[in-house]
Amino acid sequence: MQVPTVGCSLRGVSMSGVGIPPGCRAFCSLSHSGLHCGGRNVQGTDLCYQALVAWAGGLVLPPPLVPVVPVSLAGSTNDTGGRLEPAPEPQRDQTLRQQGPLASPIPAGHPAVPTKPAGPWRDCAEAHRAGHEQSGVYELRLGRHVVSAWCEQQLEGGGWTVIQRRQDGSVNFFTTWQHYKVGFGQPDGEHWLGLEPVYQLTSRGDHELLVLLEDWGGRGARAHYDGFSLEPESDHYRLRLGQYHGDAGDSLSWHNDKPFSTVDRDRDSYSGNCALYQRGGWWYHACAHSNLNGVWHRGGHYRSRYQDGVYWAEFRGGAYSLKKAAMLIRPLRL
Ligand SMILES: [Ca+2]
Repeated sequence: MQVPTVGCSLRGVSMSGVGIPPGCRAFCSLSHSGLHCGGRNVQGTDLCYQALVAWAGGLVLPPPLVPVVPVSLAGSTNDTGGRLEPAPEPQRDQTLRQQGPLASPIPAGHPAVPTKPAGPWRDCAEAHRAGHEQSGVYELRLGRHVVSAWCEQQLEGGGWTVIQRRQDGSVNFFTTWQHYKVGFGQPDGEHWLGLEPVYQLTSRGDHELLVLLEDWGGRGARAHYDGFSLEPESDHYRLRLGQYHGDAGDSLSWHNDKPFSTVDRDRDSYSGNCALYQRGGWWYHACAHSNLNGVWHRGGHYRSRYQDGVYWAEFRGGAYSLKKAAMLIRPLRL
């Protein structure tokens, strides 16, 4: 891997700046020929590299890789002479297991008794209030349209609408703006509810977002945001996020206030096309700390030219493709 270098236009510019973590100066340095990362082969596995990419956004950049080692694990890889190879798998898993018990399970996707309760409903929360406490596929009325969605009615008081789910790789998420707009997949399986339906839902009032993740060892994690909404299509379904809480690590706030990008609608902050490299639509910045719409690589660690897995960098890193992921929203209770 070539040492990342940005153009000579950066000569004389200090590396310190907004978003540059303390310590980066130790190995990110300027030289007469430009900005180098100190001769280290940092690739996309280095937080400093990621900061460099963000800082130098729009200039000549290497492929859009982002931190693939969670902060909690970064310290365990500092004895590799700068090559930041992934730690041996058994060692890494041990580290993770020490961090605590499993979080809440991912919605199973298949109810014990399939139901299709009367509707259509305003949202899953309304159905729950009406006494429908069985998780399953419900019909929701959004404007003039009726869409099918999975309602998670047992988890933490119920009333959750699942807007995204990955669990078995059965659906191709490398698709176009129009599909991401209207939705695709199956509500009782892998599913993308659709940007327009989610916009319609979240434009009615304040919502919260719950992201549930599970790795291939069965370890779960969650990220909760106490605010979640999308702007209308005219603003490219720009993401508006509230405060993060949880144990997964916050891999979405970096994407706050970013428009949605797909392979055919590049609205990201990177000179190239993040959705093309990462093979899925997302609220890319330059490019991502998370992409739950990437390629569902079986087994976790994957080898790919670009960082295109289903990942949440602060949980298992960008080079680890998660087994399960789900995004659920619910109106905030006043
Ligand atoms: Ca771009």
